[in-house]
Amino acid sequence: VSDFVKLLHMMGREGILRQYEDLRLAAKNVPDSRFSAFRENKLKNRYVDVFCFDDTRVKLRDRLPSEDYIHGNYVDGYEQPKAYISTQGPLPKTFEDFWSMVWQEESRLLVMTTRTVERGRSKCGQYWPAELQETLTFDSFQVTCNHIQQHAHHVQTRLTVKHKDESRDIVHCQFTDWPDYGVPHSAQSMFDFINVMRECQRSSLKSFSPQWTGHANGPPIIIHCSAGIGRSGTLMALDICLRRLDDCGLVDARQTAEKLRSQRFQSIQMPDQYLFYCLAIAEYCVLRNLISSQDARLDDLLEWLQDRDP
Ligand code: PTR
Ligand code: PTR
Ligand code: PTR
Repeated sequence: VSDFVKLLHMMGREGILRQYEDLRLAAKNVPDSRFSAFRENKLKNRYVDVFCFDDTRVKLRDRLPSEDYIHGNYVDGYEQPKAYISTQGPLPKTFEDFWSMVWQEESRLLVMTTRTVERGRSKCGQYWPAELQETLTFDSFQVTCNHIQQHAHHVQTRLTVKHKDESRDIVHCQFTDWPDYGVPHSAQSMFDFINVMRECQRSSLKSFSPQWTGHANGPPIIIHCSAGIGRSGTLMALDICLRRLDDCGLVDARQTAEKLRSQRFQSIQMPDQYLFYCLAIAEYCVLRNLISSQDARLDDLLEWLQDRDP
């Protein structure tokens, strides 16, 4: 751990950004994304320049194979394969596909790290009911909002989803502290949010079907922002690194990012996000007393972020 923080100091802001650039360039064997380029699937993509890898893509099993496409990928967590699904902010055209995926994967936690509209542009469709007692119907899925809790940096909504004869409780957590461009105001709000995510996932374990009994962490957590790569990628990478730190006191920031990027296109999409990610890990080490704040000299490091151009 202290080597990691020392290395950050040694590399400096420029060095970390160079490491990120290396990651970008080193991706020689970028997996194919043939399905996302099919004509009939192109309309299901929010951004033309954000691809969906074939290897890890989620297939909708209740469809014909030719219609099973959704812009989402399985991502491995810390010692847990397919801990997450990283996906784009649903489009009106893909709302039903999205709920089919939630149902198929038995997910109980939906995490959103964008607002629906930012700077006057639509970033994500309104695919869930955000008013108390409101019900939205998407084909065979009926989604009702039962409870809304506003927190300083996130909103937690309890939903009931009905499909055929079955109904499930699902939690929707929206992180609201991520500005339109750039990175969260403080790593602490991100740590708090990660704890909320874990708590929600834990408490919903009770209602999982038998196939999840014995799984410590349950079905995939579905995470999205607008493209589902920048903010979602940063959040997942951080969650993975903090889990590893808690478990065995080791850091593997670069490798974690590299692996993530092999499963979901351009995860951690901007240099500043990579910088934030590295510094947040250092901050967490101090928080957990894995390193003294004197050794960390975090103030120097954090200035790099504060100095950034908006
Ligand atoms: N994708 C742009 C680029 O590569 O330069 C930058 C960009 C990044 C634009 C994030 C928008 C982004 O997210 P949002 O506006 O949804 O916060
Ligand atoms: N074409 C968009 C752009 O480059 O701006 C694609 C894009 C949009 C990429 C948003 C990343 C974005 O950020 P996030 O994954 O955090 O929603
Ligand atoms: N890539 C760096 C360089 O040679 O400049 C070396 C490096 C390796 C830097 C690992 C940081 C590293 O830490 P982590 O893998 O934890 O990001």
